[in-house]
Amino acid sequence: TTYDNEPPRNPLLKVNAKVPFNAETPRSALIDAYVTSVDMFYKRNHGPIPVLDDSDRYFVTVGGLVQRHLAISMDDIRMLPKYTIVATLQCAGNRRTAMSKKRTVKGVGWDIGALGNAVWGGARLSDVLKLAKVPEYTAVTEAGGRHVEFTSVDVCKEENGGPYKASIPLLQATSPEADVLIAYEMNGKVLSRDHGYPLRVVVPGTIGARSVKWLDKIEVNANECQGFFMQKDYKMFPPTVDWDNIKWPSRRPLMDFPVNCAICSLEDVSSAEWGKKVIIRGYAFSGGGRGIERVDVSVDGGKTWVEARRYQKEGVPYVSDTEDCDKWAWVLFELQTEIHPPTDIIVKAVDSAANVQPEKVETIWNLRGVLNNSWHVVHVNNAA
Ligand code: MTE
Ligand code: MO
Repeated sequence: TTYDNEPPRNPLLKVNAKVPFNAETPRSALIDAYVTSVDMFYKRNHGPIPVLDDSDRYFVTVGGLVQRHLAISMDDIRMLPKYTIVATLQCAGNRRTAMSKKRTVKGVGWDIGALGNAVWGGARLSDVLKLAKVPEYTAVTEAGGRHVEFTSVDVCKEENGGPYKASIPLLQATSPEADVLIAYEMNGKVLSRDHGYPLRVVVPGTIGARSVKWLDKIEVNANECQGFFMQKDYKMFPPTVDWDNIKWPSRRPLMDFPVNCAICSLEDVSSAEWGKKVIIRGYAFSGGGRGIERVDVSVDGGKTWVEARRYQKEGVPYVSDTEDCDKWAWVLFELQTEIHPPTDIIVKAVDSAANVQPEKVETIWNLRGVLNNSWHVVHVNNAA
């Protein structure tokens, strides 16, 4: 079969689908470290992992509505200034299983582990586009290009055996501070095959689907990518839309994440002794470079709330107290407190734009089960 050349994987990953390989980080491993290890990082694929090498035969073409067309090698990419960013990658389907429990949705089931935080190293897309004579901060090229499309070499059934692809707006691609990378490193090492070796796009603050792995082509086009994952998937519909009345063109492709957080130190149904302390730990994260303002925790089912402490700075490269150094990254939070079961522990985060999470999953239910950022609730039974 075409799945004969899959890379080895850590057996501790929670496998949600074997073919194509889709696996998430178990809860406890999510909060083990601020930077998720490569082997425990979630893996989201739509086809077999391509077999590539970064020898002289590997080129990425840059073309479309640009003044200069190019074929760039790994050496060309490595010659550009190297940037390192800490960014959380999250699948738009993270927390889908909980949404599906209210009403069935279509898609691979994910608990709360379809995300991870990594140190990505590579060239800036804005620098690559400069080689093609597209200056910084270009919203539209002279020839009318407004979108940058990334095409992979992997094949998937959703594209009828064609490659995976996606696009982002040209202005985002050419803005240096948007930190869009053509990455060749993850956590200081050469990218692994599962995560896009030899080159992948990393679009921080944006749903994982736009961070195309195994990059083959960069193209500046007049229109956004017409591929399946932009036009027929990863869009959000109101709860009233179902498969019999869906109009795909009526909605835009998802880009930025909403604010989200989850408890990782406890299972959804746990038990504890009355009056004893429990450790509540988890992650909080928002899209578009909006940092986390605070995380509120309730141990009495939502009657009273206290703010959790952050411990995200541990293990961060380039530690600094400025907000900016981790604007693309998650925050890990902790609260140790007495609880009185039976009770519900609830967490909700607020981002730097004062966005809050919706209380109930019903209000944001959508048929594809994307962007579930409702309050995360853990029920605790009395262990005594
Ligand atoms: N790129 C290619 N070429 N093929 C894919 O299937 N999956 C996308 C994105 N890039 C995908 C891809 C989706 S939906 C997500 S969430 C992320 O990659 C997952 O990245 P990871 O496997 O490195 O965690
Ligand atoms: Mo995804």
